[in-house]
Amino acid sequence: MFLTLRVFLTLFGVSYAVGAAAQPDGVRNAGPARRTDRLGVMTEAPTATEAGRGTILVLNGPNLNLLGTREPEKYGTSTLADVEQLAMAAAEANGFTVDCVQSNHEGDLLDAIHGARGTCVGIVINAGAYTHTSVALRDALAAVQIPAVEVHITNVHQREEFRHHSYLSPVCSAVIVGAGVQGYKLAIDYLATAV
Ligand code: CA2
Repeated sequence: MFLTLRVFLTLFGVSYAVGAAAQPDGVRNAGPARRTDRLGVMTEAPTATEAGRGTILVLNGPNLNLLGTREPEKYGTSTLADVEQLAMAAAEANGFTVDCVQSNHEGDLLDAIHGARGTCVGIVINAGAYTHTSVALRDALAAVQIPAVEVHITNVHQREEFRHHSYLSPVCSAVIVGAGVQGYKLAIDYLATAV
């Protein structure tokens, strides 16, 4: 019974988490490799990590692709790739895999949130400037009903007044600001206690 159930889950898990061709542009799956046969069925027993607690969507919004290349005094020297690596390590340490998405386009971010329905157990979102403008992102997060953590690298409350308001905070389980890129790790560690 257990074996049958595991194979069933694996079939579906592979189809969404590993199939690179099925991923939209900008989506990178980062997690432990799975040993599967040509039909995608796991051929060896999974380790504790591979058995997995599911996938966390790590979503970065506009201009965050520039991390580490400009304004280091504000945003630090870590690149987006470093952040995604950090998130992957934090996820893996907690038995999750991550899907990392960055986009400068609001619609792509909406699609990624919608796509998390049924495939992701948690969301870490730094929506960049859309945080302060987007009712659409708030509605999407509310609609999918997946625990989400809002992250900002900088302490937005020490910055301009227009950054003090977030449309997303009321629909997120937690908000982490001003912890630098470590905020992504803190968000994943929190989700590990909450999902
Ligand atoms: O502090 C954060 O993480 C922000 O979400 C960053 C956004 C800003 O609009 C939010 O108010 C707070 C801006 C992201 C811009 O990222 C850059 C990174 C390096 C160089 C230039 C921009």
